[in-house]
Amino acid sequence: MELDYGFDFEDRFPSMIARLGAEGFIGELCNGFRLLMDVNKGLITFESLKKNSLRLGLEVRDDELACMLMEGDLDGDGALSQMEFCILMFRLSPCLMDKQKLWM
Ligand SMILES: [Ca+2]
Repeated sequence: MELDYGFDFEDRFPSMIARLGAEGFIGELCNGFRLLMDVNKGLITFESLKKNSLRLGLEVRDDELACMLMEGDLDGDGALSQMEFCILMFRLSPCLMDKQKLWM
């Protein structure tokens, strides 16, 4: 398993899409989702995001985590479903380019 996988794949979107096709690419995003989700709820919550990003060796501030959740939470339940996470990753990919230090 590549532990930093969920957070440096934004750079590789174009080549991954070319290699995997759109469906395979969504599958890869779903793998990233599973690394970060709360296994009991099947959702990414603030707590699961914090716990799992620490486990993956990422130092992300609480306000940045909260911001990511707010950005991605489309139905307002305070957590990210798999679909919300995938949409968020697609939306964030261009603006993550200048935030490498946060996401590497
Ligand atoms: Ca939600």
